[in-house]
Amino acid sequence: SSDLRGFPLWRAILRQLHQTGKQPAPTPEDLLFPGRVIGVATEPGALVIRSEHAFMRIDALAGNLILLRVSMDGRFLAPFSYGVCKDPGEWDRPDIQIEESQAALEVSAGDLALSIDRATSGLTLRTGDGHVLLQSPAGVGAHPPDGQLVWQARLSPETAFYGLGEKASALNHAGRAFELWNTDPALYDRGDDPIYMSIPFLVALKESITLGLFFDNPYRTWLELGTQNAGEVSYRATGGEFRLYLMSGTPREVMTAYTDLTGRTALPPLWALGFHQSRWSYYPDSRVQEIAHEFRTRHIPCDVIHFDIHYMDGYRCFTWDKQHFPDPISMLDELHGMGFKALSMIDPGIKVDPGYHVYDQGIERGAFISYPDGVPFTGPVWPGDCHFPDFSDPEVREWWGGLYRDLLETGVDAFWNDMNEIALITGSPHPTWVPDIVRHSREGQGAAHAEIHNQYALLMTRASRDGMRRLQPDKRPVLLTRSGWAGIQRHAMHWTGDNRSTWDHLHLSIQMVLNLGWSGVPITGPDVGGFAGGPSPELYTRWMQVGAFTPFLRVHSMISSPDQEPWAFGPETESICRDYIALRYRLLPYIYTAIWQSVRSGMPVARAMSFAFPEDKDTHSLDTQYLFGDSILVAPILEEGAVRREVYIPAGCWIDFWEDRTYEGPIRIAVDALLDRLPLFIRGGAVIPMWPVQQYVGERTIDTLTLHCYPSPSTHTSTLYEDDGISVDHTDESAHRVSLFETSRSDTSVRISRSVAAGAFEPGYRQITLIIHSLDRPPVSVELDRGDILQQEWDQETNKFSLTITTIGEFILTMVP
Ligand code: MIG
Repeated sequence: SSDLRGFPLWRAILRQLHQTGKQPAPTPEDLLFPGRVIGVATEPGALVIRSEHAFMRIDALAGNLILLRVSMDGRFLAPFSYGVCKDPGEWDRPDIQIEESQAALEVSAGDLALSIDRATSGLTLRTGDGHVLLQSPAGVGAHPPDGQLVWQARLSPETAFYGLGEKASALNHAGRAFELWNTDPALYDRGDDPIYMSIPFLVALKESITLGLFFDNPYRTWLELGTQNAGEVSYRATGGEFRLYLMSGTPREVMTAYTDLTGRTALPPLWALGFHQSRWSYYPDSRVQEIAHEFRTRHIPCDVIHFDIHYMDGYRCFTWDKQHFPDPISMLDELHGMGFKALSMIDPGIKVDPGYHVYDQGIERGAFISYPDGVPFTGPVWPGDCHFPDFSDPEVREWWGGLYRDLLETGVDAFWNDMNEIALITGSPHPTWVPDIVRHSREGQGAAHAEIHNQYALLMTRASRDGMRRLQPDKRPVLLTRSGWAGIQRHAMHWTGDNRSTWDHLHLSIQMVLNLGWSGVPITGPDVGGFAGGPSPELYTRWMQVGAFTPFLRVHSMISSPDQEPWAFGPETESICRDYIALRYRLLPYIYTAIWQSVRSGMPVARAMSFAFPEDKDTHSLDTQYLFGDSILVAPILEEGAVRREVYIPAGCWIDFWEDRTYEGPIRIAVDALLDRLPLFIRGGAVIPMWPVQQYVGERTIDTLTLHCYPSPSTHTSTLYEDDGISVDHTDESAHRVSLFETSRSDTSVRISRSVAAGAFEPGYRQITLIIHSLDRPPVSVELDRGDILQQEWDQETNKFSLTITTIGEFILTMVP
């Protein structure tokens, strides 16, 4: 009833409460560890252990996935989690073996075995064949006075660590400490932690064994990874249940297990993989049209123009500024007519403003997060004082989703959820400042902000996405988010927030995108050119080259920063950027396939070298080069003035994309790269599909598919996923097609064969151009098992043989012996 918000004392109390949210590490004497094992019980697929001070429950969910839960008071509530979309009860559990000896109990299922020491409840995790993965001599500890949880485990000192979400530091986390607490750093620098998106999923890699550790606990968490002793992990959370999913296998198997648990990305429409141009903010409407026309007259492909907060009326979400955008319907019609899509910002902060429909409805419904006395929490954001919807309430999610109706009907195609850490503009160095005592619904069960904080953006994007799907069931939703938690990949694509226009940030953007891939977030990318400041033409050019080879490609920049469109840096920059954006558009069938692989199995799209070559220790800390999809190795220039760099060519045969020169890895090479050159290497045996350049996706019917073939002596298979790029029913048999291209070569012949692995979709193209690279001799004969040859040509100078055919099945090329 009484509104205490104005009271300085109340503020002081809140500040203090916020500080306690940080909770100093408990003193060791106050910690309680499980101690001696007293009793053991088995359930189908599970083992329950009673120790002196704790209860443990071990569930084998799959042959390479074990769930360990620890409870001090013996209560194991239904394991509710916003991150997990497959409950322990839904798994088809493997048979488990339980071995009891004098000293220990061991549960094993397939590839993993967890043993519990009878004297201490200490834990040892092994592979099925006995190789020790981790040891935790004291087991999981608790701090009864305040509910903190602690756990320490020893892994091999050689272990490389990845994951944990968005981390602004080197890819391999070994030797570093991290906090998981979503925060708007208001521009970040290398080393700042935490920043926007925390994900409690850690990957530990030791040569051929990858171990995934998913701490399914949203509370504020700290992790130290080998800061004292190499390979030692120390975990501390301010509350919650200790619920740890352990999974093992190859990197791919671990990502599959993690995304079986937390879900996968839905296939975006193809246009979302095109080029996005943004700035804070394009207005008025005439400026938007001007930008759109520049792209088309300059022939720089572009699919999406972003509307940052200035399109709103006084920063009120779901409104238009009628002064600068008097006729949004016509403006969006015109953009659509030119082949553009419009993507608009929606923040969680709702202006406290009686008469504003979202505010009024929110108050009426009791939709905003509130103090325990029922007074809505107020915090300052762009429009001034704001309230924040409680997205942990199903009715609020439903209401929020419906709010998108007007903008969608006006013609907005996609959305962008920002500031959802929750970020407040308080002027303090820590703008994220919702006190822990603020209440949330948590599906009607009630929870403090401390529990919901890290999941707020996950829930906001869930509400936004569900609304978009309900309102436009025939469209694939496109949503972008800044913050998130485990499972965010189900709801939204991501960008890496407010970076800076510096060379180090160019490098950092690669480190972050690769690490996000290891964290289960496959579609992400940086603000190309940097958000704060202005890049030099050289930096902008190098960044665009990298951007063309990141899953999400967008130029964005901060209010009052210099223009950052591709033509803003003079003709040389413009022409190089045009070429790289065009190369991305040519590669769309390849990129779409990589995205589809992620949709299927949780694989990253931009893959760390360590992901692709885990058994090669030299890749474990490599974060200046990476794989984009299955077959393209990207090795960008990351230093000012540099025109040459070292590239680590991993095992196997790799072909320089520009020169067609072949390398046998592992080998370190130096390559030249003048400003217009991004070093790229193609995996031997690969078939790279390409389309003609379009100015936007769907500009015209694709009439020719070009297959760049790099046959190598060992047989290799490449994948191509195709559908119409837009329909929601793409999983239907007739709506998609997966083709496999198998290649091999001998001294005298090249063989390429296509088989259809799934689906019956018929793409619109009438012909296929095969370009066979690096033939050292001219071919003497061509054999096709179907279709006709329309044209063929041997290029003596480049050693390429190209031929255009009507369809492809089995194809054999014979050369002069
Ligand atoms: O406090 O909407 O990261 O991309 O341009 C800044 C204005 C709020 C932060 C986002 C940035 C966006 C900006 N927003």
